[in-house]
Amino acid sequence: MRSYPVGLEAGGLRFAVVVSRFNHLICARLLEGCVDELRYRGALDDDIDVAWVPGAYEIPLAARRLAETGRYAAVITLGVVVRGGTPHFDFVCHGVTDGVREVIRDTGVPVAFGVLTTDDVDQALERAGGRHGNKGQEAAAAALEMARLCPRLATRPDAAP
Ligand code: INI
Repeated sequence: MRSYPVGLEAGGLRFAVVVSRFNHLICARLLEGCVDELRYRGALDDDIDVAWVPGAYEIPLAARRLAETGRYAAVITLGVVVRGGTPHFDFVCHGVTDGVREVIRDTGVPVAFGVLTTDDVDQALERAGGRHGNKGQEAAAAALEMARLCPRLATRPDAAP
């Protein structure tokens, strides 16, 4: 059996982060977790480009434009959609999830999904540096792992020594 190695070294890779301004305070915490993780893994500040968008619904278009440039090893998407009393929540959630999936499918660039979809603000805070961790940090780690794995998949992994 051969396995591809898991790589989490960010040195030499460039990343784009698309982050929503809607629910700004929580999104800023997701961004902080994301950037901290990239730096911890060796990314240079100059290799992290951040694009703010108005709301989660706008995330896919910005992610697509960035992915299409070919400049980035991965794109990381961050946002917070909180359930309200209307079907708007479902439309925004479907828009962002379907849209991000289509960007991955159409470009082949890894796009990490760090968009929280929660019943209330407290659930979101718990996942943005609270007792359930920071999903921005997790999205950064996932993006990094996929950025390292995808090029390796062109060839078989090395045989175990
Ligand atoms: N955008 C969010 O990112 N989160 C939300 O919770 C949200 N709610 O609840 O409405 C939201 N709406 C705005 C939407 O993403 C678009 O920016 C807007 O519809 C304009 O296209």
